[in-house]
Amino acid sequence: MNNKCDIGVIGLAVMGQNLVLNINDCGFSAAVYNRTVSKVNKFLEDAAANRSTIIGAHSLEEFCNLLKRPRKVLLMIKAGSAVDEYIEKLLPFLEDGDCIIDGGNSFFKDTARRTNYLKEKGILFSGTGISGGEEGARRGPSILPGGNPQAWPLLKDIFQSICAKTPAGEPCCDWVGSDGAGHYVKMIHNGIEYGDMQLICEAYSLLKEALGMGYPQIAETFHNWNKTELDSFLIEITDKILRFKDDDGQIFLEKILDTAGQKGTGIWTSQSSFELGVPVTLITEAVYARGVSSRLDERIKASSILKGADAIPAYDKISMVEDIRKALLASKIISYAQGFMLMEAAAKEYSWNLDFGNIALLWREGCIIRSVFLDNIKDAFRKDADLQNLLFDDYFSRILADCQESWRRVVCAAVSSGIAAPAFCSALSFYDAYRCPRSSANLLQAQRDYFGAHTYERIDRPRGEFFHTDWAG
Ligand code: NBP
Repeated sequence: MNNKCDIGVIGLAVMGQNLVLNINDCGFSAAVYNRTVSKVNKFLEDAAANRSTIIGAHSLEEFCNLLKRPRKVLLMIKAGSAVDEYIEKLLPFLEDGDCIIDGGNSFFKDTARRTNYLKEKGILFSGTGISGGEEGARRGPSILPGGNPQAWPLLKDIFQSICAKTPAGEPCCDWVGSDGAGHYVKMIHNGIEYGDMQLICEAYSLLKEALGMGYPQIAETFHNWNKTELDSFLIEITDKILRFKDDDGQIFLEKILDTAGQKGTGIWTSQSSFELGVPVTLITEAVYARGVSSRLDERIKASSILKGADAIPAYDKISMVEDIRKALLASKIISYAQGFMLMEAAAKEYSWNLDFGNIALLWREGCIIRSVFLDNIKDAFRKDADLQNLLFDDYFSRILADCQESWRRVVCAAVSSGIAAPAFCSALSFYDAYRCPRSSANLLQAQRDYFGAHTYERIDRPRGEFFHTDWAG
């Protein structure tokens, strides 16, 4: 090939390889490089065989020389120090106006630092969240670019070509915001994904343990739920997982050890919620639930020492299945409301101009939390760009009103049956606390003032005036 390549990709693990093939299918030429150089040849001989517009490089200098100017270099490597290391290695071969894109799951504060560092060197940096796993990368991911705004015009054409499209044909990729905004919104996506998965697991647990349903029945239940407001990728794959059989004919799920792993983006979401003082209770419960699950030996020991409910009450199966569906829907609304509350606080803190309706649209297809429900979130923010909270939107407040009795019955059932349902319970507690005009925090303030002279405000005086009482006399 005589012409230089449209873009270069460094990192040929699952995400990098699939993105390169997707980029090439969309008509763009790509140069590729990988730290372990032998993987470049292997990729060209296998997955990228017979594609004349994918060119392998065996050094970074050769790689950079293969690219059209301004160069676009997409890093698809392990997040963390590897990104800094590769930025340093690339710099000698880049020129003013070239662009580095970090498509990995980097921490948003690192992205902000890298954006500023590279700006000083005349290089445009974009921290771009890419969601959808290997399938998304190959067929069309949700792409969340942030960083130096001057990078966006260089990337727009390629990114909006390779990304997923909504049913209405809109690209699930648009500029999110400056410095770390793209990676922040990707982090929130992953946090919400933790919450959605935990809610589905709690529903599964209740169907199995409280109602005694078998795998085919539970799969059928998720299959039916996927035709309701819960229509989503995660419900769809849950149905498929519950039907999947091993070679011996047994349900495969039975053979999977019940200890959950995590890579950190859920924890980052919770950490950010603590830093910004936003109650993101459901995602945090989902993070803790993974932590509890990982203590397998302790749980086995505890099961023989710690007493549970005497018996599981008898429930009417048909009505309880519908109650669980409604509890899942209501809890999911709380989780998304909390996620958007956190993004709103982050936008203020970091001076990002986040468009929440657009963010819902970017998550509509291509990513793990893709769902029909995101259309309603998009509509809510499009209808009222200053919407203070998703829960104040008519559509969502009506669903919550419709679901709440079922939701309460499910939480009661989980508690009286001795089945852990931390996400259902915390979502309902948040709902009740959030809609409470006069809470018990007056007592809390009095306690703080009593032992620590922390002062309090009074209901009969203007806000901002603080008082202290000598409680002990
Ligand atoms: P991995 O996250 O498993 O990383 C493997 C790639 O990183 C290989 O190309 C490897 O090179 C390279 N690498 C490593 Br490891 N350390 C390096 C270093 N110090 N310097 C340069 N390269 C290094 O790959 P992935 O699963 O394809 O994910 C790529 C990025 O996309 C990650 O940030 C990930 O968090 C993110 N992401 C992944 C998914 C997913 O579903 N997997 C989804 C969304 C986002 P080598 O071949 O020489 O070891």
